[in-house]
Amino acid sequence: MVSAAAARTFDLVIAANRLPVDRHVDPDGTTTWRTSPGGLVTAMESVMHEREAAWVGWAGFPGEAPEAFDDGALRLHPVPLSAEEVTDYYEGFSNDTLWPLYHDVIVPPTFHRSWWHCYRAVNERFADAVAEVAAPGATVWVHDYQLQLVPALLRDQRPDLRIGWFDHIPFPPVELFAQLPWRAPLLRGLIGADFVGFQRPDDARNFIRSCRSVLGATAKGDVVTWQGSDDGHPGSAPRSVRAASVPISIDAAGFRELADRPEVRERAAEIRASLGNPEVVLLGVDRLDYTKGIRHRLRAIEELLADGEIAPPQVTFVQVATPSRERVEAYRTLREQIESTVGRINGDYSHLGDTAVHYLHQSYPREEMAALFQVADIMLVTPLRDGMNLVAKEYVTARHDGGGALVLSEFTGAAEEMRAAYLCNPHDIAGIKETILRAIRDDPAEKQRRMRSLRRRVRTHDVQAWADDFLAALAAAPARPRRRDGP
Ligand code: GDG
Repeated sequence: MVSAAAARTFDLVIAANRLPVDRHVDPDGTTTWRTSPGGLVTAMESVMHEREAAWVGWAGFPGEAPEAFDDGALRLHPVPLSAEEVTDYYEGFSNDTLWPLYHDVIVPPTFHRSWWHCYRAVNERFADAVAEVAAPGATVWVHDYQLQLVPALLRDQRPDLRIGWFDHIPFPPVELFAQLPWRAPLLRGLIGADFVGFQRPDDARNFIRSCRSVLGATAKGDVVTWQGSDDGHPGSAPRSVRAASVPISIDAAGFRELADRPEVRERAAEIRASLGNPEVVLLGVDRLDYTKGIRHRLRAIEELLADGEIAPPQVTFVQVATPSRERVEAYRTLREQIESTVGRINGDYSHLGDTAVHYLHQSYPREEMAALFQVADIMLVTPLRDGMNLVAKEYVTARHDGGGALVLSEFTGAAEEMRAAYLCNPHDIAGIKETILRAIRDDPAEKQRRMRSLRRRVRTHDVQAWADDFLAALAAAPARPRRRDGP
């Protein structure tokens, strides 16, 4: 990576909370940058490959930000966050107010005025940083719930820009959204955009209903019109913004190539052998997050073991729970609950050498994830609420040998498209148990038919198609893009 000092401007600018790379300082003091984890970066990495653009985001550590630098064709512009801002804007307002509120209040959201003030200040900093690197008439693509005020803040400074925002997580029904003390300024932030994209049509509808109910905006089809305000706050000018669903996907060709590598296949065989070559391997792969339904899933597994429907060594369950947001209280509590449940289950149902639940609270390289997917006879994706869920799409892509089965929660964005999965209600423990047993026992030909259909869907709606659809919708907004199959 080359350090670049001159203030160049770009026709395409991405703004996301995090840069796509993380800083690592080696023991000898040398700094390297490696791809940072998470759904957003995984998706955007392949889309941005070789595109000339700027990416504005936080570098992942508090204090002064490094100078802008190049990463291939991408120019990375780090935005600084102080330690207090990491606590109040990121861990606080983003992950302890908005995240639970937007995920069906699975845990109660925390509302603090000081967090909101900090969120606003950080969004202003992001808007300023984008304004600096955006060329006249540039396209700006803002990502996710951490930056919902950026569209209007940017519009006020740079009316020449085309601004889009994509919501990676659900947008809540107005009945929940209305709890937010800052619901009006937040919506005004978003309607500064020309186009706002969501994972599901329901998310887009929830947004439109919120604009009508909270702001008194009008809506015609999927275009929201707001008459503006004379209160002088950011985003006061009249606006029209289009809201529609553009479901995200994965780099299907890239992931298939990865899963096909001989070393990945060898590793899959090695993992299976190290588990004692069970007849059925059940697998869960999630960030350790209360939205992912890990506790409900473990409850279903525990009952299946208690009922004698499954037992090690013939059937074993592997749960990868990637460390996440470990400084937020709700995540620490969840980790304790999960680990005590796993301990109890293994105490009751494992034998020497035969483990009922293999629990891994670690991060792995992508090759290891692909190998694990190949080992999984039944993949359990059972979130209580999830914007999309890329793991479901990665799993079916990795299993192009035709094996495997996907148990998928109805409350994921993925369930809208992946109707051929074994769908379940993640709140219904009896239902999860039945669905797991059905997925284990179904006729292999039926399972293959389902997997074929799922793979086809992901292959034909990959991440490149998602990015093209989003950018086409943004270019045409507030009209619909002319392409027949556009969103
Ligand atoms: C948000 C929304 C939406 C996980 N552990 C490891 C690892 N991963 C990778 C997975 C997958 C990604 O991280 C997780 O993506 P998800 O979609 O499952 O979930 P979120 O992180 O919650 O993402 C979600 C997404 O944004 C995109 O819009 O789908 O609904 O919540 O790619 O494979 N990757 C590696 N090691 C791990 O240990 N290398």
